[in-house]
Amino acid sequence: MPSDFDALPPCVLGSINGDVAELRLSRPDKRNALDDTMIAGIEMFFDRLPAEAKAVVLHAQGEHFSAGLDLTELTIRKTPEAIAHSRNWHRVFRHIEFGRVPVVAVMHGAVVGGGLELIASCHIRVAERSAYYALPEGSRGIFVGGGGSVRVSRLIGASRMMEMMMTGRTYDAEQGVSIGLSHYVVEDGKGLEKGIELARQVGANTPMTNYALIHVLPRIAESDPDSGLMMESLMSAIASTEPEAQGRLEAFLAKRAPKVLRR
Ligand code: 1HE
Repeated sequence: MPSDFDALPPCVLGSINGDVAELRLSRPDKRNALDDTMIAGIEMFFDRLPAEAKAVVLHAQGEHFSAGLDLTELTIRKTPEAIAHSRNWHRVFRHIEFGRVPVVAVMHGAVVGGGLELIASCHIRVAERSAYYALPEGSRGIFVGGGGSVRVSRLIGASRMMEMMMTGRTYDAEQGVSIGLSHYVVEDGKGLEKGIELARQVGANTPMTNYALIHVLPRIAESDPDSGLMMESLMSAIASTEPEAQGRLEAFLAKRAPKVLRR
């Protein structure tokens, strides 16, 4: 039986295993440079996500996660087209950030330019030790256009992002975790396993909790504190009165649910 992912372009591969869906960037000969077809493929993957998918793992084939924007496309655009191109990336990455399920990015090798903007729209980031990050737009005479000025600066601060773009410096995997670009560092070759483990774990949260984390928490974090606290109270009341939450609370009180132990 054809799967929902069979229509994806060959530069992106989609699959589902149980309740975790995988999206693999698959243009290794061009270091997974993001051209229009790949951006369209990413959008199609999320549009076609089967109902049983509770989380997504995004990873990439070859030696590098992504070399960012396909620079061959940049040379042939005029200003209005360039604006439309950037706005299209915004639309697609927003689809990831404010989608139905948590997305775990697994990174290795170069995670640069638009590749870094892509992973900044995901919810959890795992880096293999080989991963390194850069925003070479500065040295190419261009600017970020895939949401980086909002999302990357939110992760590492505008000052650090400014310095990163001005000097073209790179951060390695260890530095990346300490400045906030990733949540985990794992050995080379272990990223996908860790990503799937995390996807299974977060996919087991109640849908209401994941909805609140994906859609409500970021809005609270960017609202004025008083409105944020009000939204928090409303969300908290909605989540805690859900039957599934009630069942989980009862399970803990009946000593049927795990304790919070150091892991
Ligand atoms: C590309 C691209 C690309 C590779 N667009 N074709 N991004 C950059 O400035 C990063 C540019 N890329 C690199 O620095 C290097 O390719 C890597 C460090 C990532 C990998 O090096 P390496 O030695 O493994 O590969 P390579 O030999 O440089 O590249 C292999 C092929 O991929 C080669 O093509 P070929 O036909 O000669 O085999 C390269 O031309 C091609 N390739 N990267 C097009 N980026 C929404 S705004 C976002 C703005 C940005 O993302 S700016 C950042 C752009």
